[in-house]
Amino acid sequence: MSHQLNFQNAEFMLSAPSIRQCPADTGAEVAFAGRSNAGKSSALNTLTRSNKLARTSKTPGRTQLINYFHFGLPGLRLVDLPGYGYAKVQKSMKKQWDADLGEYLQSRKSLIGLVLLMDVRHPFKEFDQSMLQWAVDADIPTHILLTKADKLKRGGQQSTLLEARSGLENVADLVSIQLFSALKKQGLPELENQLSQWFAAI
Ligand SMILES: Nc1nc2c(ncn2[C@@H]2O[C@H](COP(=O)(O)OP(=O)(O)OP(=O)(O)O)[C@@H](O)[C@H]2O)c(=O)[nH]1
Ligand SMILES: [Mg+2]
Repeated sequence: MSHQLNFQNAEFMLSAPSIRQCPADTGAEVAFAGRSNAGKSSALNTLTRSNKLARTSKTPGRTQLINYFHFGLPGLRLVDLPGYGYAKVQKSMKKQWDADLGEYLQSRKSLIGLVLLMDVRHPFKEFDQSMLQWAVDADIPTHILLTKADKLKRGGQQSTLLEARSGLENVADLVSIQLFSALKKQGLPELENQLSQWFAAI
């Protein structure tokens, strides 16, 4: 596909309360996943140059639906997945989400890539590692964003990045990582390059 992708034209498509109500598993999509409050909705808004496409919030656990956005050509989607690891969500509901996320990664054929977001100040928490492992096991290319990079000084950002990258050496063919800040629009070209590369390969 040689078409130049324009993420700025993304439009809200639909919200699915569970993976059983998600759109048909055709075309190609990239999902944004991460702990609650990691900055998924903010990153999507930065990518699409919108301040309201995906709802952001100071209250963790805000995005409780799977939100789909389309852009570019028909059949291309970006997906804002509900954050995981949010303690205050009812326990039974939380368990269901966590199970659903794993299933989504393992069974969704149109999922061509995963953007995994982790706060640069505390990356690779237990469930992040599970997500990454599921993605690698399912052979889904994964691009990690170390988010809220503006919260650290440059030296701290770089050392976190380098340490994380060296820990990913054995999965480097499938997993890449970068710093990102929605606030400072840091790392946007790198993210766009990765997404364009994935969608171009379909
Ligand atoms: N300093 C800083 N704050 C950010 C950045 N990105 C997001 N935030 C803040 O972090 C909080 C959570 O951001 P969201 O984008 O709503 O996070 P989310 O991952 O979508 O959260 P859930 O939908 O609850 O899972 C908000 O208060 C944002 O303003 C960033 O790059 N820098
Ligand atoms: Mg959100």
